[in-house]
Amino acid sequence: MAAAPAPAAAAASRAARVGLLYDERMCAHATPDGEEHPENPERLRAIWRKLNAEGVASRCVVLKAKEAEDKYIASVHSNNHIKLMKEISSKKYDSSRNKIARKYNSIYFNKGSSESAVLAAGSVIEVAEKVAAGELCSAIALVRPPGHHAEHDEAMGFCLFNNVAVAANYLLNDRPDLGIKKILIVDWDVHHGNGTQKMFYNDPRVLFFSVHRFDYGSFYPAEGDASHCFIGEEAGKGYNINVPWEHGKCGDADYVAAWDHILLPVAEAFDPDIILVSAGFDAALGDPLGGCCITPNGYALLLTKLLGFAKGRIVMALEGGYNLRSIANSVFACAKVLLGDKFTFSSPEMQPFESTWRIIQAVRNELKTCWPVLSSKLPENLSLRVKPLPSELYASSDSEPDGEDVDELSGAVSSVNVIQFADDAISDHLSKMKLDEENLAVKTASSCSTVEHHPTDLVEVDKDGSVVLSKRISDFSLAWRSDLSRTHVWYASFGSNMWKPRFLCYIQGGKADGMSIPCCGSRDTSPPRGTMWKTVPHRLLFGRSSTPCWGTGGVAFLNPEINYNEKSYVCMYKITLEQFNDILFQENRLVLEDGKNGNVVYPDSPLIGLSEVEFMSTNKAIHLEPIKVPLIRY
Ligand code: X5A
Ligand code: ZN
Repeated sequence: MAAAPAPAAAAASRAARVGLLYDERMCAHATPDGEEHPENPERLRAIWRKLNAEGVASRCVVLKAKEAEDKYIASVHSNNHIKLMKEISSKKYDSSRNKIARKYNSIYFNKGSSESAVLAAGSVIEVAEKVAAGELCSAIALVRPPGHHAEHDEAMGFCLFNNVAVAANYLLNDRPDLGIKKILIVDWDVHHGNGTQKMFYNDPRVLFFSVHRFDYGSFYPAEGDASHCFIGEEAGKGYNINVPWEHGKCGDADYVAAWDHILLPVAEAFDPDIILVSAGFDAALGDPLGGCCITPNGYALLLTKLLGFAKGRIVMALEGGYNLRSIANSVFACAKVLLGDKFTFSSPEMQPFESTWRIIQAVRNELKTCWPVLSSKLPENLSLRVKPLPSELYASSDSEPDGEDVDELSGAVSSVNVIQFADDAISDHLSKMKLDEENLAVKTASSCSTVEHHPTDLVEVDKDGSVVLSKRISDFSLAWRSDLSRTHVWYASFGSNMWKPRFLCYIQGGKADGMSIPCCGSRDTSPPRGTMWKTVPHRLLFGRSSTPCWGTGGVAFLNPEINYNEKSYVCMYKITLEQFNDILFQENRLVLEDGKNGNVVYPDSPLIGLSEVEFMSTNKAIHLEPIKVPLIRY
């Protein structure tokens, strides 16, 4: 079964043997009624056409697709999932196919889906085997449907089987003869490789590295586990690396920085036997979904930097990438790199964003105990670029500079307090939400006496010409306000509220992208005193199951019970309890402006729905599933 090594003396032996797998049968998977979809068969054809037109295909070893055997797919997927994916195209499902597709997130099926999916997985196995065996130096598998979102028992995000994960397991478990003991998976698709992460989360043989847009947890697949805090578990701890961008517009310079300061030093230490690239090209300039701007030369440089490891054994498997010209040009550039064509890389025109350095530093901090090479200080003279103008990112929001507390972000504290109290009278009412102190250190508030009191002015919030209402909460000189203003709390936000411009609407008023109703803001409009990101072993509980302002989900609390099977990824803002109160009112829209003179009326009612509180205490938890950030189906 093992292939013989390539004869060293073959003609043209100097040229690298590069596999290129293309098969029209993987174009069979398409939308059932010809509806437009970004993940369509033309993607493969566009790349294939380009490689042929440029004379690159003829310089490669061109391979046909091969079906994956069930037993190999079963190394990462459930038998039920395999059976369903393989039968979904059969007659039996003619009447239920669309309905089944709708149960998944971002999935369609047609009569060609089963065949394409099995071929995509089998094709990555095929080229990986040939590269591992030394028959090929490297290879590009032009496959679809893509794979990295597919989970053990679930198709999602245009992915049916996790092609790269199947191939990695094949090499490790089924082909000991090939001597592949350590695999580096580099996932540069613009989306988080959630499926792959889960499949190898406690496996130290596979180092999974994913760089993706995160946007504070709001970018697809919009799960907290794409954050840099997820570094693997048990024996796999340290073998999962996420680099989560905060926004789009990241390009060559940002990716090169992540390579130079995270991926390459770790790859050097890990010393993989082979590299599998989950090569989505949806972070390419011009991609309709990604919003990033890697150029073909950028991809070439990223790939070149990887060639220094694993004796250059690199297998690229196509994942996303939805601009036909961008993906064709990008794959073309990568193919030339693998073929050994000379590139001259001029230093990128753009500098990395300020946020890029902050994220890189946060990732290094999180991983430095596992990878000592990451504990060195980053060079001091880092050049940077300010974050994209708010108008480039979101239609209307504050351009307030980030007052983020970088010290706290660097994560020296391993435990958090969600709410800290200075005043026992208040804590009496809220103490039930407090985290278990045995496990979570409580920090003392150092700035409790320095709350500024703003005048109670009426402020008209006017953004981008669209006048959004709103009078500030004013004239509430109630005693409780001054009491509350003296206490600082760490307010833990999740989902879209982790996006700072959105959160700031509750404090400063206004309406960020995606909000249906403008916020009036808090009486005290001073920005949060600190920000920190935490992953906590607690389940999120919701004060209300739905609110007019945000739809499903509202204010959230953490179940005080520690449960290590649960993970909640939260962004914590240090604010006063008075601001906390005002935020709860706005989030839950317990009351609207009274219309007469624009005043906001605060009734004497609890901030938390009483029935939800009761539900919580009897059920301990509300399951998170139905209240995920709503996703746009594509
Ligand atoms: C493979 C890939 C993207 C799914 C986006 C769904 N999937 N909105 O790029
Ligand atoms: Zn993608």
